[in-house]
Amino acid sequence: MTNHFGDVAGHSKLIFIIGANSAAANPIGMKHFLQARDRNSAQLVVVDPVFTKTAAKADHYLRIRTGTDVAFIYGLLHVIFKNGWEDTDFINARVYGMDDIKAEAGKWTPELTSDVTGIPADKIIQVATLLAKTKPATVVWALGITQHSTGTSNTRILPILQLVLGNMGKNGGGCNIIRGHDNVQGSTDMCCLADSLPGYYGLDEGPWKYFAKSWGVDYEWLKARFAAPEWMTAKGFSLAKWWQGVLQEEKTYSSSPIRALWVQGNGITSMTQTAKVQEALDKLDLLVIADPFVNEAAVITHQKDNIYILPVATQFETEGSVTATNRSAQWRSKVVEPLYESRPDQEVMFAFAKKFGFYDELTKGMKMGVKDRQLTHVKDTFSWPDDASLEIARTIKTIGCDGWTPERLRKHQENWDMFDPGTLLGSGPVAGEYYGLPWPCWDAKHPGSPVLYDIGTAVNEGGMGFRNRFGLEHEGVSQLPDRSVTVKGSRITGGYPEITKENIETVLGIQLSAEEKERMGANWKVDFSGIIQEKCREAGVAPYGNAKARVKVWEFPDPVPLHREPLHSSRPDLVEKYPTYADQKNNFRVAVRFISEQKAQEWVKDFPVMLVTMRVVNLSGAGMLERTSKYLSHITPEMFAHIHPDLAAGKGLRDGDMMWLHSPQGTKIKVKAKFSSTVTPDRIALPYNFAGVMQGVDMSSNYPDETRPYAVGESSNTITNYGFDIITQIPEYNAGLCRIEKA
Ligand SMILES: Nc1nc2c(c(=O)[nH]1)N[C@H]1C(S)=C(S)[C@@H](COP(=O)(O)OP(=O)(O)OC[C@H]3O[C@@H](n4cnc5c(=O)[nH]c(N)nc54)[C@H](O)[C@@H]3O)O[C@H]1N2
Ligand SMILES: Nc1nc2c(c(=O)[nH]1)N[C@H]1C(S)=C(S)[C@@H](COP(=O)(O)OP(=O)(O)OC[C@H]3O[C@@H](n4cnc5c(=O)[nH]c(N)nc54)[C@H](O)[C@@H]3O)O[C@H]1N2
Ligand SMILES: [Mo]
Repeated sequence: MTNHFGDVAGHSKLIFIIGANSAAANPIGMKHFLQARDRNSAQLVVVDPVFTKTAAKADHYLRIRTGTDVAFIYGLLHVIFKNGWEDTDFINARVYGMDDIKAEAGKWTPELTSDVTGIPADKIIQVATLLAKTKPATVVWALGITQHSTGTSNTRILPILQLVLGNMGKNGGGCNIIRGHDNVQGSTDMCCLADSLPGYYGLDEGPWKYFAKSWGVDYEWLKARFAAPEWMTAKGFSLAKWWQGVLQEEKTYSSSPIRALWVQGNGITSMTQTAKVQEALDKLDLLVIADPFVNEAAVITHQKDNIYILPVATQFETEGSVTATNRSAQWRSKVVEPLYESRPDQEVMFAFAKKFGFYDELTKGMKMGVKDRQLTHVKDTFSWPDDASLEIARTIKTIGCDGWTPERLRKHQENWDMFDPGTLLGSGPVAGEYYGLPWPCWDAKHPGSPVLYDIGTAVNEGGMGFRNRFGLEHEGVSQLPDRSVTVKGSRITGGYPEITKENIETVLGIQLSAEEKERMGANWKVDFSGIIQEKCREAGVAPYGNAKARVKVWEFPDPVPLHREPLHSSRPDLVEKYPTYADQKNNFRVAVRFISEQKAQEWVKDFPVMLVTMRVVNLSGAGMLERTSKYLSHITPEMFAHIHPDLAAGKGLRDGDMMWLHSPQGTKIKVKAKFSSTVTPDRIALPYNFAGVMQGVDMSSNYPDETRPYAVGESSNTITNYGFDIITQIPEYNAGLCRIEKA
């Protein structure tokens, strides 16, 4: 999120919600959107293949064909450029590569866009006009956008729209991407990812050496943990396709097949290809589940042995910080001691490390600190969670967690009532600070940054330009903005590069002492001494630079986003014109099919119905938590599918009848038909929060005694189609096909 919910409620005049059903998946966020309507007469636009509860509140609802968002946004851009409604000043001053976008948008006339997306041409013109005339507008999205084979392009085209409209770095504008789970922002920031180190540092030798230093361990020791050095810098298996590492049916790139699986905090059935997941679970030598509930990984496998369930305490039984969707940290206190024999997550990990002989190395970082501007061993014991938080503050500079000391975060928690929900600004004991110190929070005095890329606010008060990440020049064009883009209060007029030891003196116009030079790290991301941050503070400069936003990612397969049909497209005629990518040889250690899957057959002939998955308000994730609640499970006691009566009639189905849904992978699930006019006769919508039944087989006798949830059901992920994003490997949950048959 570039801004925050209070900002939307207070400033947005238009809220463009695309691929999110916040009324069900984020009711608190939704409340802010409705407040914006009351306070600012904001209009709500909802773009979704399903008429959701969010759509029910919209001023304009646009029913889109799944997987065509890039085309749709180009359709809007076409109208905007054609009428000269783009923010030329903003684009010229702060954006690189827009001509390429303009050229692509030129192709997407309202008529063509309408044909591809299913949205009427006059609606496209109407909404483009609305966007051009209503400022500030914010763009909101979630899963309907990210979870596609073109997810990366989808998430790029929307900020591009905002750059064209000049809505970035402004109150009421920005891209407010609503993150999912509680602390999912924190979990990616802290690296629950297979392709980076914490803080998105990357897997190269440089970042590894930085972390080795931060953790107080020998780099060579770290390297020796890997079967061969190349695995240290190679992406790991991803959650989406770990099963391929077990089954080895298709080409994988690893030192050996996966034989043991440790699951801590993931629902397993929440990923696609559950039938493959089941096969892989069956083949493992060892399955360990560390979870407060009986994770259904233990239930859907046929194995009876070598499964261990470690009872983990919940968030209420431990203390520490989490990160909210707007980049704010929140400190949480322990409410009760861990119940029964359960233990908090970190203690499970510590016990594991002790058993395997690397406990000292694992915990050493918490005994490190900066003294006399040098990183050193400062104590012999550590205290949880404070020293873990201090380690984060000391190490995670890329996103600016420097100022997140446990003292400050606790103070924010204790003075919750002293913050203005509209601006996040504190008063009294927390005067001048923003709630939760939204990152980047550059140093221990910084107040946090509530609105990203706002050059009208001084860096020391939360302002900044765009980040300089991709060099200073591309094809002879400077990536830095001109003098018109000066961040308020900055000593430097116009753009500047990210600050390094080498350029700091010339860029900031200062002279360092010999001692400062000796203590300073090579650049702002690896400078434990804090000198770079300090000098930047004095100059009113953001350490990460002040650059142009680039809309052209020259190293991606699609430098500007392109519409590509889903792998299982409902429009084979368009597959010819907008084919997907070439097959991928090795991404996250596995081969991934794209064009070969798309072209394998004309899928829509056998699987004529579009398949969308979504959340229900009373269940979360794979659903195990809430399905063990008598009252929450009572709201949706069994798995179902929203189906239009006309589609059902053609299949001889009545409301409440059972039906089989078949997937292109040859899998099937048996679910109840629930008549609904939220869907059209060409598509069905499934909740994704059920598990425990596999292709008609009830596995629930596998739950240990007295742990069977009140509700079990087929997982939508048994039939969500094969397909993964070209960059991130997120599954294509939302643009598949299926066939319906009366059960
Ligand atoms: N078809 C379909 N599939 C989807 C999606 C979709 O839209 N459609 N959405 C996807 C998305 S966005 C996401 S984020 C994933 C979510 O998928 P998961 O991350 O798998 O989500 P949960 O099912 O909530 O799994 C969390 C697990 O962690 C356990 N847990 C809870 N608290 C703690 C704790 O403190 N410690 C530990 N160790 N465990 C804990 C829970 O009991 C549960 O078993 O699902 C994805 N799957
Ligand atoms: N009650 C509840 N709340 C939750 C969760 C939960 O499981 N239960 N999960 C949490 C998590 S992990 C997340 S990530 C968030 C997700 O939050 P949301 O993304 O808001 O939740 P979804 O219900 O998956 O809504 C996605 C919407 O995208 C639409 N969609 C599908 N395909 C397309 C497409 O191609 N284009 C467009 N424009 N729209 C499309 C779907 O019809 C659906 O309405 O919710 C969080 N909140
Ligand atoms: Mo999520």
